[in-house]
Amino acid sequence: MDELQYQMDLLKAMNQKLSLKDRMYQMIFDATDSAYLYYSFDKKEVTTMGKWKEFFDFDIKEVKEMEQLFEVVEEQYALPLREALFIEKKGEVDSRIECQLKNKKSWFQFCCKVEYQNQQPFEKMITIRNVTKEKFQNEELLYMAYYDNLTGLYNRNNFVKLLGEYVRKAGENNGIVSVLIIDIDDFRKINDGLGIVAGDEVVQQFGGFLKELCNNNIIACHLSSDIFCMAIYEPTGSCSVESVYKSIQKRLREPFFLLDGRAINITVSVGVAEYPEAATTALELINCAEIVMYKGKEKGKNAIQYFDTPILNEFLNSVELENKLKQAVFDNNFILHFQPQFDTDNKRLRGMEALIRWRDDDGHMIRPDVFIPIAEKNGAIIPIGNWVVEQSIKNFVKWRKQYGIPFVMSINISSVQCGRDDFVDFVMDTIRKYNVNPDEIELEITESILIEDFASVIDKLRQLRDFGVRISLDDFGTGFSSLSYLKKLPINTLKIDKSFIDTVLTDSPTRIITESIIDMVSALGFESVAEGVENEQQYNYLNEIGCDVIQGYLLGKPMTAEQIEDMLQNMS
Ligand code: G
Ligand code: G
Ligand code: MN
Repeated sequence: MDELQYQMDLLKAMNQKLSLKDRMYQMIFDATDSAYLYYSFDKKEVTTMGKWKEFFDFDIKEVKEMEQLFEVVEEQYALPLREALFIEKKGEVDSRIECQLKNKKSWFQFCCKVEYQNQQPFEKMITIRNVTKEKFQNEELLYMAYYDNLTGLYNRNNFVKLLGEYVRKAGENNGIVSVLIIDIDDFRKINDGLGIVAGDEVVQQFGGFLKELCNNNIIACHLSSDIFCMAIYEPTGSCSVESVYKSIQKRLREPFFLLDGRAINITVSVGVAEYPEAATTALELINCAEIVMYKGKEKGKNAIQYFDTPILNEFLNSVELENKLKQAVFDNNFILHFQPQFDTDNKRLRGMEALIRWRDDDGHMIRPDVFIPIAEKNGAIIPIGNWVVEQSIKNFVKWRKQYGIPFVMSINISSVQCGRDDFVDFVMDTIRKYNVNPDEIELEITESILIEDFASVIDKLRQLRDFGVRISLDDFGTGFSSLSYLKKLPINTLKIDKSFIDTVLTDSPTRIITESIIDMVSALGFESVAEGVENEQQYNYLNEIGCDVIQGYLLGKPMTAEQIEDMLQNMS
């Protein structure tokens, strides 16, 4: 009896101990985020622990019930999961697999580990982790790596890769790939006028529309802000460039409706380049299409422009020029020539115009009409223009002292220079620095200066005028040439463009206009300068009608500083 009691107490104590261990395990398992399935090959018993009840709405007590696991996962994972969870059949030790559940929401990672004893499987532990969050984070990263967030179209990198595939395929099959760059016209107006959010909505909706045009042979991407790119493999039949462009045009006849109900109409400009005609790599094709698109835009928006070689060459030349130009600013490869101007009635020196010249590395003289517009675009005009101002004033001071002959130094000023806030100060400081009389310096501006911000330009010119600097309106007759705005301008001098002088003797409307300009100029108290006077007849005529100053090949071509010094030497 005692013996039995003892046995029973012992058993009870052991049970308590066991349940304590059980409870301890339970606590540990509860504290983890995983579910566990333990299998003893010996006892043929399955035990589930940890978060099992949270993960699955079934329990597993014996091996055959594990079938339920293969049923909750997506079909494609059922077989691989079965293999992973019965690795002992292949004599392996561990395995790992990630499976999506049929509900599409959750992802589980199954790790299976088998212990062997005497080369026989002894026990197995399957750890199951919910990896949904990581999976979606990864997917998001993956998505971001390949797609554009705003439009859902491919992003640039992925598009370039896929276009590269198209090009490779076309190379092998003598195929064609068309690349279209699509740029929303006046997008800045939408952004500035309606807000960035509205701009984004338009990009998003238009991108969504382009996506609908895609298929096996057409891909599209969002390149940057308002620029899209499409590629068409073998653009024949129904997926030709024309038909894509027509679909776009058709869609754009209808407005896009913003979330707040506003309707927005847009137009686009399209540039097209084709493999292998325009270029042979994905990036070059995109580049070509972009160049063509911008060139097309110059002619007019809302249109399609196809690649042709002269367009590319023109562009490449200007890019080359742009790079050389930047270097030239560093290397100081510019020189000034000077063209004299003479009083018409007595042919006395009135002034000289500083004309910049650029000798490039190859020794070519590059004309300012070629490089000034490029310098204006890339900002190089500022250091170049400042150099011209300082250099011509320096020369003026030197010659004025050396030869004692009075004259005016005329300096051409770009509208970009004049647009700078520090322009007025820079000119005044330079004049003070060289201690010259401001009314011996003349700035030649063109009408284009007035297009941007009339009021602020007028204000700057007025400050300079008040300081004593002369202002001359250059190339008069080539711009919008409204005589009515002339009286609002604080100018001293008006230069009649060479194109008038060229035909003034042969074309009577030109003569009438020229004569009335000169009358008006003298009535307003300005000085008139005729540009490009090449012969005696022109000179006599201009003298007759009262033109004040003559500039042109007849009386003096643009000269180097040394030639000017010779001329001044002969005059004194
Ligand atoms: O010299 P000529 O061919 O080279 O000049 C051509 C054009 O370049 C002219 O319209 C002239 O006004 C302009 N130009 C010449 N020199 C300068 C300069 O120093 N600055 C600017 N902005 N234009 C210049
Ligand atoms: O500032 P701007 O626009 O207009 O410069 C004067 C330009 O006109 C310079 O390029 C100069 O070389 C050029 N030029 C000056 N006089 C004559 C001329 O008599 N005939 C021709 N063909 N060009 C001239
Ligand atoms: Mn000029």
